[in-house]
Amino acid sequence: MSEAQPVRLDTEGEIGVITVNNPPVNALSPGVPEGIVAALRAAEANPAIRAVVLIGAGRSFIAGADIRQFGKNRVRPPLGQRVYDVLDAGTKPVVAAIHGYALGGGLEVAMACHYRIAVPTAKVGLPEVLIGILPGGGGTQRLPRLIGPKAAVDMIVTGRHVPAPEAAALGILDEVLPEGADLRAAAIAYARRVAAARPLPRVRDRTEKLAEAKADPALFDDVRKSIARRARNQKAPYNCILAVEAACTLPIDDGFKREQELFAELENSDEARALRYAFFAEREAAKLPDLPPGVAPRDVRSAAVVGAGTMGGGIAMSFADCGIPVKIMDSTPEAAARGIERIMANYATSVRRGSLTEDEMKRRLSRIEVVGDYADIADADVVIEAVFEEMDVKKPVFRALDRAMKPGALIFSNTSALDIDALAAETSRPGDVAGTHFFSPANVMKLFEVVRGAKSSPETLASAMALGRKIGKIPAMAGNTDGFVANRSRAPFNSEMVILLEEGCLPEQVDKVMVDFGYPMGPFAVGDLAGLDIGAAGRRRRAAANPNYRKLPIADRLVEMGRYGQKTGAGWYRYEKGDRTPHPDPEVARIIRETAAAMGVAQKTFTDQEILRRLLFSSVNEACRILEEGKAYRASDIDVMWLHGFGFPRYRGGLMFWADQIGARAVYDQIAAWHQAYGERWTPARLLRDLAESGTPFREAKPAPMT
Ligand code: 3H9
Repeated sequence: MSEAQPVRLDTEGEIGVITVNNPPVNALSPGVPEGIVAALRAAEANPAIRAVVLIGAGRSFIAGADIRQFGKNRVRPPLGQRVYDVLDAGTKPVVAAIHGYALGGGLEVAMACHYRIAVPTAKVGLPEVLIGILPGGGGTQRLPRLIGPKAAVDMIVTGRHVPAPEAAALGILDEVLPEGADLRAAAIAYARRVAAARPLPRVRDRTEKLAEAKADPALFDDVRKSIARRARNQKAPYNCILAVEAACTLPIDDGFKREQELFAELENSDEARALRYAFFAEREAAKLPDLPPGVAPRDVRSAAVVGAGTMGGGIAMSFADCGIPVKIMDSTPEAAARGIERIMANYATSVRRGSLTEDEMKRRLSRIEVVGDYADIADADVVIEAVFEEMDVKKPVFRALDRAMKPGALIFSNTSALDIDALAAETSRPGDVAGTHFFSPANVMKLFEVVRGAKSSPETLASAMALGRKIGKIPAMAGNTDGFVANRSRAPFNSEMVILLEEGCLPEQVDKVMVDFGYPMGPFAVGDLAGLDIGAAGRRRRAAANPNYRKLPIADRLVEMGRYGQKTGAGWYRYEKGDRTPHPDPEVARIIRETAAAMGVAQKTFTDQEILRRLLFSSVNEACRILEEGKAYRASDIDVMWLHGFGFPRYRGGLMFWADQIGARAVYDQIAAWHQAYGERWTPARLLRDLAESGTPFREAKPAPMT
């Protein structure tokens, strides 16, 4: 075979080595499965070959089916002629040699091989559920035979990546090589050792582990119960369970057929389309289309955080969690001490909950050092300013950082709304300055909104994006505009939810609609968690800057009464001492009624759809303004921000993907009608009107060049 083909068969003495070479991740794109089948047949037909190694070139074994092919008219070989079937029918042992990732169809191929060995850093998994489908290459039938239905259903329903040592303990891998071993050489040696082994150990022939399901008849119902909350509105997790259940009750070939039926129900579902879209949107968001080619990010090996408050502490944890040493400083030793105590308490909670080991906590804590002076952080490759969200507090910090930091240090501000250019102007090196907006809690939330200053250098922006990925976040770029992209697009939603109360809704009614839609919590409950005083401060700032700012008297009233949310035991809801459960509060209903009456607003009843659309359409309209002003690169970046900053249900794709399901025309018509009814705040964005008139989907909107 020629070098250009994605699959090659070489011989090493009596061993055939099949190499899959389809960069970047060896997905099973058209030509790859066919290539593996052809190579297996060639090896089978060659009497000089006694055993075969299947290995991936580049950074991975095989990361699964090519996701871009789903939902298209894929050419699929019938059952019996697929690569897995050819492996099952083979007469020579095949050893899967795994490094990087063996995911989805990749692990399914490996499980159809007779032996599986891996380097210790490899990861395996069946993550299909995360893109709204199920393992359709026999994975739901073979994995329970390999590791038992309980462990299999857990892996398939969570889609988690399992590290090689754990995979070996579970029974997925036959051997994990020592660190630094040469995988290809080891696999060839392994193949030589097993060349004569007969009968061939085929996973399909194993049934002993399936007995576990008979011993525990409630197994699958228990799993269904345990996922009920997080899997609501979704089908894929339930079909995954049904498929594993079938593995325990049907002969394997019937199980394969059942798997196909359950797969077919999912491939073109709304949920699968939305999840595929989200997968690619996240990867697209990392790309900066207007950067000159070849800009290399600066290497970040050490970090510093100024400001040891809740945000600063969470940011420091984000660095420590992924192995980057970080220094944290505050203006007084007391503030720094409080900060480190909060960090320790956070880690201790994770240890108590079992999500972190004591040793790992110690390792992470050892990476965090409290310091008291700018001179102590001068050497850091990146510094993140996370002091109080006031220009007058942040500016002196920027002047001090400019004096202290080594040349080439990246200087980032964790601001959620302030003008990044004004901060950069305090330094002699505005090219090194950008915004990096973390979301609260910063060590948990994945969104990393990078804010581009007018003078931020391409290298600085590329470095900020790379840093986001390095610390396990999902970066997306925003232009410098009040609230940047995430909070600016969300702001009208935040107003609209309170305006709905003026017109006759109750917080619990709005929250229920949004939870039913798929949010983990309703927006009023979230407000109580974050603290209503925070929103009030933002409103005061905006009202001062804009005389036409729409006031929210009900929200202001609660804050005046000291109802700040959970921390004061009362906000939109009331809370029992020591309990975070929100209880509807007649006092709030009374305040709403009185305020609405004083404002002279007519009361009415709302359908769930009206509530949902009032909230989300207001944000879609603002998102269109953001795009027309060139403050975001793409509509899908806004979706990424909503998924990872605000808990928008992933299986609905994101704000703009969701709006596309309704259509720009219908969204525009509704907004235009509300403009008539409610006035200025519903003025349709120009871009929205253009999309409606031209029949263009939101995701194809062409924003102005980023400024
Ligand atoms: C499946 O297997 C179904 C089966 O049951 C069979 C049914 C019949 N397809 O993430 P990265 C691209 S379903 C197409 O930045 P990393 C990705 O878009 C599949 N493209 O790298 C990106 O492109 P670009 C089950 C893919 O190192 C580039 O590769 N498997 C695929 O951070 C680099 O990706 C999965 O769900 C793909 N399968 O992470 C695994 N995978 O450079 C999905 C990647 O143009 N993949 N690309 O932006 C992943 O989770 C991660 O990519 C991985 C590497 C962990 C592998």
